[in-house]
Formats: sequence, C-alpha cells, structure tokens
Amino acid sequence: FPLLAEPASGAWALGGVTPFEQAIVSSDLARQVDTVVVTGRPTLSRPIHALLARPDVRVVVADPCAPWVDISGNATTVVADLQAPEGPVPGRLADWSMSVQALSAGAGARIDQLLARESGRTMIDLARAVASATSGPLVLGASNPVRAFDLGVASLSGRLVYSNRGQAGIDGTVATAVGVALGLGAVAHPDEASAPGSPRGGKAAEPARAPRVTAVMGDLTLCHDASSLALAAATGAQLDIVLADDSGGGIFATLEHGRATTPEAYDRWFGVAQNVNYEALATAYGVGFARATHPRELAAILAAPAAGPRLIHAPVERAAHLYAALRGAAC
Ligand SMILES: Cc1ncc(C[n+]2csc(CCOP(=O)(O)OP(=O)(O)O)c2C)c(N)n1
Ligand SMILES: [Mg+2]
Repeated sequence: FPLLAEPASGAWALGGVTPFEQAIVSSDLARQVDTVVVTGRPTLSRPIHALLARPDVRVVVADPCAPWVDISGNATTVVADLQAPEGPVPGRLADWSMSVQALSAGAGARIDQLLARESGRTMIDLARAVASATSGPLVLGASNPVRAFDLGVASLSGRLVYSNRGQAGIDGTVATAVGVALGLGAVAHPDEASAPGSPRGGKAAEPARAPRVTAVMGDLTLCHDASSLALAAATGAQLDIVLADDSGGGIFATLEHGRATTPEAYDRWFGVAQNVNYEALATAYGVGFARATHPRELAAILAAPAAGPRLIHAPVERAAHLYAALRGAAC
C-alpha cells in the first residue's frame, strides 16, 4: 500500500514514504480509496482529516493503547499491531500502488512548474534548499515551515525529523532543537564552542561525530523562544537554526480569518511582525550568525562546515496562495 506520512511522523527515517501526501489525498484518484489504516496522530493537514472523515472510507486504527487515536470518531476496527502480508501482493493492489506512485511523480513535476513561476524566495524554496544542502536530523517549526516540507519536499528518506505540534506548537522550539542536538550527541568540542558558528576550515582531521542538527522555524517562533539561544551557546550544540522570516505569522494568511481581512488589519492582528535585529540578538546570546538573502545562498551556507550553534536569518516571501496551489498539484 502507499505509505503517506507527515514529515515528523517518524516514517521518513525508515524510507518508503510516498511524497506529496497532501496533493495525493486531494486528488481525483483519492476518491477510489475505500480503506485507510492509521497509525499515530495525523495533525498537519485538513485534506488528511477530510479523507478520514469520509463516510465511504473504512478507517482501521493500529494503536496498542487505549484510548486509541480515532481522529474522526469513525474507526471501524482497532488493532494493536500490523503484520506484514504473507504471500504475493494481489495484482490489483500492486496496480493501485503503481497508480499512486505515478500520481505522486506527476504532482512533483507540477509543483516544480508552480515554483518556477514564482520568485524562488518562498518558504517552499527554502525548505527544498535545506533538504538538499543538509543530511542530518531536522527540527521543523510550526506552522508554515513544517507545511512547506510536507507540501514541497520530495524526499526526507533516512532523516530523523522532529516537530512540536498542537495548539502551543511554537512554544520552546529553540529549546527543542537544542535538546535534539544534545540527545543525539551533536555537541561541539570545547575549543570549537568558544568560537560559536565559526567555519571549521583548516582544523586537523577529527573523529566522526553526530551530524549537525538543522532547525527551521518562523520569525515569531524564534522570537517566542529567543532566550533558549543561551542554552544553545552554553551547550555548544552543533545546530543551525534557519530563521525563515516572512515578516510575522504567515500561516494565518492561508487560513479563513487571515483571508477575510484587509492587509492592514491582517498585519495588525495576525501578522504581528517583530522589528528585531537578529544579528545583534545572536551576538547577545553568543551564537554565530549568518544571513542568506536567497535559498541558494542558504544552501551554500549550510553545506559549508561550521562548529557550534548558528542563527541563519533567511528572509522569504509569504506567498500564501502557493499552499493551496501545491495541494491541488495532483488534480
Ligand atoms: C504558544 C503558542 N501560541 C500560539 C500558537 C498559534 N500559532 C501557530 S503558528 C503561529 C505563528 C507562527 O509564526 P512564524 O513563527 O512566523 O511562522 P509562519 O507561520 O510565519 O511560518 C502561532 C502564533 C502556537 N502554536 N503556540
Ligand atoms: Mg513568519
């Protein structure tokens, strides 16, 4: 069966995920779905919730513990675990799987076309730059950064991906990223930690260590937890914090209340952009700093060796219209 999974589901680490899940479940082909097996708690997209709520879809929940996760309250079957099928996969299921793979590939090509018509400086371009220029664990902030990866990135196979979700999802995102780096052993040597964010060129060869962690978060999310930069500096976390700055809460421009309002009212009540000197902020906390004016520049900065924590300020365009367009890329 096609495996559709959000970036932070844990499934990407193992590979085998079919990308562009939101476009797939929004497509005409998705009308043919008659059974969905759910593990974990999908949180990210309304199309997934709409699929699970369809009266003609049988929802099977795999959950070892009660109360089990039944998003739409309509599960017909709950099992503790899943077993690999015995024997060959029936032809019609193999055909179905191939159709979904083809749909996914088509969605990927259409997303490329849609992005090519834009400025190249959107959150989706930034997500793609991060995905291609890094290979270590990722921490993805609410709300648009994690959506940008879900909507626009073709592969995170083999990657550990973390994201705080829920109504307080922007709380403590910098601290989460530091915790992930420490937990995975991504910590600078003491001599490197004294020069945070500095290039490592010219140093003698060192033993292999845990790869740097890359966190991507919005401007409000960073501001909300700015004081955790002190934790990043104190621990010498091998951490790049990519600050995807779209001048405030971009997510709300894609939601009903943001769309219904005037630009002025939007900026006053929902955008609430903060006027922060991020270089001075990084310096104040003893964290390295870089600025990337284009996702290409960001990719180059991320690909170069570095030591200790860094804050990378990456301005992006809000491009609220793109999110719905990418969701419709497989129709
Ligand atoms: C503690 C807390 N308060 C409020 C929210 C609601 N919320 C979700 S996303 C968001 C704005 C995020 O803005 P930003 O970090 O700039 O990311 P963007 O959506 O612009 O990419 C807010 C306030 C939340 N998730 N957590
Ligand atoms: Mg923002």
